[in-house]
Amino acid sequence: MNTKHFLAITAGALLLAACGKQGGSTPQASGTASAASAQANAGGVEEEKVLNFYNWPDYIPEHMLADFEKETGIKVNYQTFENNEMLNAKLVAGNSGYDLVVPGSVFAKTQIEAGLLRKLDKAQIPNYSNLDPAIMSKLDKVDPGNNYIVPWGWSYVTVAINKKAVDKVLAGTPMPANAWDLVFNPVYTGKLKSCGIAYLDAPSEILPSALRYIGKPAYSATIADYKAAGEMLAKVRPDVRIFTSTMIDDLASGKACAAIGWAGDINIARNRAVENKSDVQIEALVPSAGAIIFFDTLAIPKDAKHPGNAQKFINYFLQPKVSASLTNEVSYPVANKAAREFVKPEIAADKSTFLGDEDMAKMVAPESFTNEAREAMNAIFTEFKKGK
Ligand code: SPD
Repeated sequence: MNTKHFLAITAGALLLAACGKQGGSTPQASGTASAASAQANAGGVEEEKVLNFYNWPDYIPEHMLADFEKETGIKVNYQTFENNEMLNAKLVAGNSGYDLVVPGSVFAKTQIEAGLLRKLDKAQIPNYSNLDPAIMSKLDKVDPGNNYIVPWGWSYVTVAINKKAVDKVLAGTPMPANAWDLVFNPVYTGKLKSCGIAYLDAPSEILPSALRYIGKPAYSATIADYKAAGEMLAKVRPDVRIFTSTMIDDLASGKACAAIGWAGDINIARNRAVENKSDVQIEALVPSAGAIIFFDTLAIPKDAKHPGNAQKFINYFLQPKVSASLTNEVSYPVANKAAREFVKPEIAADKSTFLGDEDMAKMVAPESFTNEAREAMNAIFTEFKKGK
């Protein structure tokens, strides 16, 4: 049953150490904050009805922005970025022009510490109370007091396969016990290269999984560990065809038969192939060796021009049905406890979206990188990509 299953997920999430298309997403009244017609910004100046929102690609239900605009009269300018590194560079540079951004929690810690984000005024976000305290207490590790970030979607970095294509090129070689072998072990990548291997295009997406594969901590602070991961990666580099953070169509169309991707996007690709009535059968594998969990979060840049509108959007998103639409339409679970009853039963039952307790226990909880580790990751990933 939907609710019970979702509770199981939360129980699993408790074990963590740190940190479209569908009808029925009609927004509920979003509470007092969005009922206010305008809001003064920090300088006491009334905000113009504009929200500049910067999010990841393929990460918002189709009607959410239009519904928000209709309800509030706030015009949303929406742009996307492809990785945490890109967003972080904009925030560090300042004057990004964005009012609302979606950093991964693993980057949010240093962004908060560097003063790049604005403290939330929770009094303006009455729907904040819908958030699951269990997940918030985990995010408290990167955002003490939960003052700066609000969870958007969460998922894990994993291995995608196009089942028939992979079976065909493996030609009788059994699937490995460890799914990560498909993308990190030359014995498998050497075969799968003929049908296309895709990797996410960011150091912080690939290195933690690579580190873990070679037996090192996913968020290691030891630079030699990153070098060792780079050496492992160099061996499979000739077999990797595509680097992208938007691999949904590559998978759904059959252009890539194996990938390192986000489970949410892989499940969108699976659904898209079904909608297209193609014979491509995509699966997000849940590796027995575990995978890296991530939380993406809503945050307001320190120098945002329309922080009041950003808070109105956060409050809007935290309505139960609106939050549930992110899960129902974009395949990413949310941290809104009150949204649980609105998640479609078939999605709540999907074990690659909502991990069971046993799988969850194998997952690596989000932490954060030291600056040195981030620099090492960048250098090693750049070399890796070049070194074909
Ligand atoms: N469709 C894009 C989904 C966004 C995923 N964010 C991933 C961050 C993982 N570190």
